[in-house]
Amino acid sequence: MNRIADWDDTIVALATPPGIGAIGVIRLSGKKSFLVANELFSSKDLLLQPSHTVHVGFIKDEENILDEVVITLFKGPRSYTGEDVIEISCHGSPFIHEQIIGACIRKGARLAKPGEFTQRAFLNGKLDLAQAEAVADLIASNTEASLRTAIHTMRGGFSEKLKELRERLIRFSALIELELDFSQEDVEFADRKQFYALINEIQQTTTRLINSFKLGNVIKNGVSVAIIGRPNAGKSTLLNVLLNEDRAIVSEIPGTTRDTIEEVINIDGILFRLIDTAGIRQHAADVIETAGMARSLEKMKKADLVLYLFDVNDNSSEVGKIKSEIESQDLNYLLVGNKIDLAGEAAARATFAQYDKLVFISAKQGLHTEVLKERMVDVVLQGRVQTENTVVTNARHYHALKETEKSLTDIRLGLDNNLPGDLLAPDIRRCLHYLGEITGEVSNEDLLDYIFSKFCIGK
Ligand SMILES: Nc1nc2c(ncn2[C@@H]2O[C@H](COP(=O)(O)OP(=O)(O)OP(=O)(O)O)[C@@H](O)[C@H]2O)c(=O)[nH]1
Ligand SMILES: [Mg+2]
Repeated sequence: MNRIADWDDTIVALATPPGIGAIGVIRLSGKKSFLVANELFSSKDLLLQPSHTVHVGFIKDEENILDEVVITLFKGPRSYTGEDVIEISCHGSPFIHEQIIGACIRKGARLAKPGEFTQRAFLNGKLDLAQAEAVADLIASNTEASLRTAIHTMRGGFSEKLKELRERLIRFSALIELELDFSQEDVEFADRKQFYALINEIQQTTTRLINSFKLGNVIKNGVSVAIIGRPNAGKSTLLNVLLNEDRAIVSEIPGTTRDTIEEVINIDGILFRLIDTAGIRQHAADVIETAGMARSLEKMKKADLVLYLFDVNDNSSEVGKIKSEIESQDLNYLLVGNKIDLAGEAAARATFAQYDKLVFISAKQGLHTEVLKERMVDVVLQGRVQTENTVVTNARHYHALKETEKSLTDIRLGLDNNLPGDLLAPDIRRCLHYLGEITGEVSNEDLLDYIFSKFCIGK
């Protein structure tokens, strides 16, 4: 869309976290950034310096020296926002930050709103909307996997592909709209076969992206893992060994864990939220245990992954029953045979040979817990996606993709029924609209304000 924005105002904000630090960076963007900075910088005339250079000197407010700083110059359009940008690296004291920002405002800048720098970058065509939103995800990412997906989206990710498909659809749409002008004459400018092929191609892409959303969400928000099983199976011991700390109480008394305990671990860059639950058995000893068991089942139903832990030395018939129960609820699961230190691994393997999603461990001795971790990651990735691949993590994109898919189904239906162009046109417009919403080629101001208000100030 490349609307070159023509704002008169120059914005300023602290780009680093507020508080004390070694340095703080204050950022200015807009037509007057160089003028504003130059009036405060006493050491040399910044207006005479080339772009992409760095200058050391003093910031003065009238006659008061505020700080010794390093100033980096970026002349538009070669800058983050596409406008003239100045970055002032000063000392990391909130008092200094306040003084310098105050001085910039007195010289004509105004305080930036949250996300306003990125919003300008978007409006100046430096980033599309999906990329701009990924900047926020990147800042918020707390695991390697979420970081990688955010970087991938920020660098262009799926936007390029969607833009290209949308452009091809626009061409078809133009031809079909043209048919409307000749509706008396029964002509077809748009080749229906080629059009069908394009619709298929768009649908393949949207379906893949929609399917990636579940994984995307998992990467962004973590995978919830419910550890369930009979009392004394060793659930709390497993939680502790995975966390590498004595978090939950372990004892030989069945029914030790009464309520759920949640802790977070990072395995191979994916965040897992482990939930240790109260053991489940036929007859609970008291009301509290009964309540705890009900909660365990609740957690199990909501979990992204269920670890069913059992003692390999116990009666083996129960495992099959539980497995069918979990499968009937369509849950992701792994069976975990614990306490192989007592039975011996070979004996345990022989007893439970018929199960495939099964890992044998000794929680107490930390035996094979690495294997279990690997299997947990495998279940999440299910071999289908690597995190570098395109993954949708944003609910707004997901919604727009779903709507795109609906419109594609309608277009296809229209084509199957040989509908004339004037009846296809509204569905095509709808499809173009939702595809464009993702990359921001179609946008309205409320949406933009909403998206950018989720950013932190200074970004
Ligand atoms: N030999 C052996 N003992 C284990 C192992 N894992 C756990 N235990 C023991 O089994 C007993 C029960 O362990 P917990 O971790 O408290 O079991 P739980 O499943 O949390 O039990 P509840 O909270 O009562 O449902 C404790 O005495 C543990 O030391 C193991 O791998 N080998
Ligand atoms: Mg326990």
